[in-house]
Amino acid sequence: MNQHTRIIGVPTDYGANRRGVDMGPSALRYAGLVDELSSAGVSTEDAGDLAVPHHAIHDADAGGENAKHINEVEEVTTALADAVADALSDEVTPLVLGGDHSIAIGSMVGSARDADIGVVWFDAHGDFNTPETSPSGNVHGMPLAAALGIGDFEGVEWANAPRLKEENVAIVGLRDVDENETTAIQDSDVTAYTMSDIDERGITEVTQDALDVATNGTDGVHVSLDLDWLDPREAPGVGTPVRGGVTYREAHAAMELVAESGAMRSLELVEVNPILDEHNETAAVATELAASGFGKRIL
Ligand code: 4U7
Ligand code: MN
Ligand code: MN
Ligand code: MN
Repeated sequence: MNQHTRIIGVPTDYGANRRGVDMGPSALRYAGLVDELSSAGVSTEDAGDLAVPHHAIHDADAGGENAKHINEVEEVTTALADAVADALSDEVTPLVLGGDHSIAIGSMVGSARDADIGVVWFDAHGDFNTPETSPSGNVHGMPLAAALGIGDFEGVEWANAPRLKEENVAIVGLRDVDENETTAIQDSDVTAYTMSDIDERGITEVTQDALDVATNGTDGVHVSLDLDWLDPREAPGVGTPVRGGVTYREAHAAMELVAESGAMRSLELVEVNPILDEHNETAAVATELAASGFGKRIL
């Protein structure tokens, strides 16, 4: 065993548009995450799940809010930031299990507490909305803007990742971005690679470029893996599927490059929704991709 990781489950769906993604951590564990990681030569400790506030009525369609359940999101991400920072100071790699993608705020804040970090964001979506631009009000569409302090998130201490710069953020796999979100990404110093870029240049070159962006002048990289990055045929168990995503093979190739870079400081697997999944296959794919990210090889 040459690597050590600490699993931190975050069973929340307060940031999402559909219920059920709070069961993601269980689904990922049942899919054999620990065995997969151990086959990659990674030893694992499981810190269990963070406490998530209970809401008798969770109304993802609650009207009138620009950022739904923002207080719950703040509570959960603040606890997660501490858990991630603690793992890093204990010299273990945090492996965060979502939960919806709003939790990435906590991962990035925690990972950037004592280091300059970059981020590679594998996703169909930009997650670059702010409460003022969001068409849905769902915070899982906002975590990058939140961590970077864009728009309404400027100066919001719990949400801003202290040592993360736009120029060290790369988004890979875009194919569904809202209009104002597109402008915000273009106006920022974030680097965005669309599915067309992957079509033209191939997953290897694009991922390598993304890693170069994220490692340039930083101490390490937070890797955020939204399972809707993959094509829904291969990862059906997600709340916001968009066809035309990367294949199973492309996803593995990308995660193998992540491992080769030696720069991964923290990893999160998000948006696995067991209610929408078929026989837990999306969770299984996620665990395999995590193992590749930690260096699993065939030979
Ligand atoms: B995910 C969306 F409007 N852009 O903001 C939004 F299309 O974490 C979707 O990437 C966000 O799954 C998807 O609600 C968030 C929508
Ligand atoms: Mn509420
Ligand atoms: Mn997404
Ligand atoms: Mn996302």
